[in-house]
Amino acid sequence: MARKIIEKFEIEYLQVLGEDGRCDEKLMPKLSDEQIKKLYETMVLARTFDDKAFSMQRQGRIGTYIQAKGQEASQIGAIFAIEDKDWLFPMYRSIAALIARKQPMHKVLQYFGGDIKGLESPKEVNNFPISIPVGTQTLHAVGAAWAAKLKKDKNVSLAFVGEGGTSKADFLTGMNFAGVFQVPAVLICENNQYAISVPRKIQTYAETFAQKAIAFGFKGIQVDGNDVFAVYKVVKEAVDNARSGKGPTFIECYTYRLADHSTSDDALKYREKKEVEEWQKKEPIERLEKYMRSKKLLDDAYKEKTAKEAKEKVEKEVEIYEKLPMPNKEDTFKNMFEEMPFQLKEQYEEFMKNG
Ligand SMILES: Cc1ncc(C[n+]2csc(CCOP(=O)(O)OP(=O)(O)O)c2C)c(N)n1
Repeated sequence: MARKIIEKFEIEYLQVLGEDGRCDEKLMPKLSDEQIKKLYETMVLARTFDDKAFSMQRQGRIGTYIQAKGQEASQIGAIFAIEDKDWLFPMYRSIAALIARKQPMHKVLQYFGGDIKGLESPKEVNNFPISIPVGTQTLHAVGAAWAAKLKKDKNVSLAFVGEGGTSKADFLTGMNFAGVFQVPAVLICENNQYAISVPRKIQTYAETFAQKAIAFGFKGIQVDGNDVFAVYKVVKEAVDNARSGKGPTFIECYTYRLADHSTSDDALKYREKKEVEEWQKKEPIERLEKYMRSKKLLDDAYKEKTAKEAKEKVEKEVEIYEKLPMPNKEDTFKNMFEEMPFQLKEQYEEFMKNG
């Protein structure tokens, strides 16, 4: 009996694109040359934005910023597998995902510049505001997926959570609910090897994060998170299953946080430079470039053009951001409740009197 259960819940690992840029053609998902170029261009755009936002934080032009550097394949590969009407539940590090999801870059800067309005979703997509509390987005995603199931609207919820987040009760509650109610949700764990300074090996005694799905009775799968084709393939299958009523999937993207935890951190206090350099070699954008070069989808001219266009796009968005009005201090009081409770009302009145 025990053996049967283990067979049923075997944890697969998928890699399509090797570290040397060579691809296993048998496993390659259906993607046109144009789609592959779009994936590449979006990854370059997200990286360019990330570098710019980091330097803007250092110059005091935005507040604390959280880099997605190194996790572009996990985030953008996943976003390419959902449709606009689906729901995205991002966390603070899901910046590459948001850019791929049409969230204007000036809005992202507006948020990290201290204005909550930056989290407003463009009308044509369903982007939930990012979650700063670790793990709570899992509950939101599963709740929205349940609503979609009850309303029969066929929308899928996709959420990102860190491997540290999988130790939270919110995550476990969400997973249980997803399994019990068989909701159309795809939960992605970006295992970037660190939860701030906590390394993966002391985050869990389990061999993988993917296997956490076993306890909740649904599929868990581990994928090379620096391989955009593998991520796309696995998420697409999970999304198709969710949409056709086959329930949730939990996906562990095995990746690495190339940057510090945030702009307030210095990761070299708890990890070796050598380790970062080793992971740099497995980096998702260069890996895709190698593949594209071998397939004649990329040459030096195209690479330079892509980089130049990304820089221009980012600079334009920075200009828009820097012309936006300062956040309205009153919104701090007004944004939380439809109607202010009496204590908040008192504080608000005091604020309005004294500033
Ligand atoms: C509920 C809650 N507790 C603590 C924190 C402080 N905190 C911010 S990020 C973080 C680590 C999260 O790591 P992980 O889930 O692996 O995601 P990563 O930052 O690596 O993407 C913690 C503990 C928080 N934001 N929310």
